Amino acid sequence: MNAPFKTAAALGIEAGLHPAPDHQVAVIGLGYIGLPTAALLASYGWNVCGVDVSKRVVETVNAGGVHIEERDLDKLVHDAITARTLVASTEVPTASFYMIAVPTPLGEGNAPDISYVEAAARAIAPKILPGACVIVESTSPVGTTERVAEIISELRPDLVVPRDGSTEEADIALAYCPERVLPGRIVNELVHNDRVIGGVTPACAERAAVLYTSFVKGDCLYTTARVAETVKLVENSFRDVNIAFANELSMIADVIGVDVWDVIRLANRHPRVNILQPGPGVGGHCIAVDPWFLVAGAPAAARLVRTAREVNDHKAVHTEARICALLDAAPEGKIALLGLAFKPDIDDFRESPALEIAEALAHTHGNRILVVEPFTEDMPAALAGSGAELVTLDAALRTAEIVVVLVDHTAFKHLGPDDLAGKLVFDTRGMLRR
Ligand code: SAJ
Repeated sequence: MNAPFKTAAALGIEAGLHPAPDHQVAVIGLGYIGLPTAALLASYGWNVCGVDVSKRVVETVNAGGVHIEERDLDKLVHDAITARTLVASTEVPTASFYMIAVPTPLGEGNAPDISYVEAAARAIAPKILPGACVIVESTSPVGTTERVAEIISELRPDLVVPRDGSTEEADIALAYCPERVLPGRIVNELVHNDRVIGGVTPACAERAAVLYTSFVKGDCLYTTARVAETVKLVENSFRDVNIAFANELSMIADVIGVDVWDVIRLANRHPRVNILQPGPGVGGHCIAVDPWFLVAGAPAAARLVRTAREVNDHKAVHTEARICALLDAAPEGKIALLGLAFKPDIDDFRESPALEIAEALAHTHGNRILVVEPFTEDMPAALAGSGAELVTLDAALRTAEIVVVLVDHTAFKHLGPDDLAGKLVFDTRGMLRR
């Protein structure tokens, strides 16, 4: 089972293949991945039912709206709802393809929690008919697709469910196909990125490929479900380890008294060096989470991956301590915290180090804090009631003696020396240097 499966061409699958109109896709989970994928599939001619446990999300989507901010998504959803190729429901329908795109959070002790994937499998099981294909897209610990197989087979003893290594002809297909799109560019990357399609058996990969080759313009690469699960975790761990190196360098630079941005800029002029950018820590629901799934699968072996997570988490603590030193240096002054999102130009606050830092400071210095975040109209719940105020950039600059750049949103990039004259400035992103 370690040999790669055949390519799409070898399987006789043509890119751009359009499905029969009665082909239904059920996308379970209408979040950052599920909703764009559902709307995109609808725009490529599939009849799509997006399923979510939240009535509010279902109502918003059925009204042609979106509950998340993502470039090009509102028009895509609006058009699909108007064309009636997309509907949303709290109930799982009978469909030709089921795509599971629900969250897989971290539980106690950074252990992966796949209960939402398991719940989706339980909801699909009573509806699934022979010939259908179940695809897991949720980032998951290795072995999750096999767990989905187990659940469906327990609940549907009438069906032959595919098993790794089994040659028995199965009634349904089961595959793992990780999403690998960048928040802020999801709609574009869904179409243009290469996709890894991991079948529980080669026949399963072939079946799942029918869905992906209908809209993916990148290459579709075939492998086993277990390899595909590992590939996803490795991609995000690779980035986490590399950002950890940059963050560790920034802390080393603080100790030895050199400018980390100069060091990185000059080191990157070496033809084989490409250091990433330090920041206040690593956020988002992917890179700050997924490496733990790899650690959970091989705790003793995954030493570098675990350490990178620890370094990146520690960077937020280190940043908070540096900000506290500035607050002590100007004991009467207000502080402007620029940005709360987990990265520039998005409204996503999940696992955001900027928010974590602001929250910690709000507990100790609430009434000295001015928060500037163009991607929210309301103060996040974590800061509400702390005394911290959400203000415009202009208002913050008028009042604050200390300015900290936590997120390099485009809305802050025009700031120059005149705007910051006479203030204590801490730029965690190197934005003012660019
Ligand atoms: N960051 C730095 N320094 C850098 C680059 C990023 O501190 O040089 C920080 C960001 O500020 C942010 C965090 O890392 O807090 C993650 O941001 P990101 O842009 O690196 O990645 P995500 O989480 O938005 O998306 C990642 C992508 N994975 C990879 O690039 C390997 C995306 O392709 C995945 O689909 C996504 O995770 C996911 O859903 O898994």
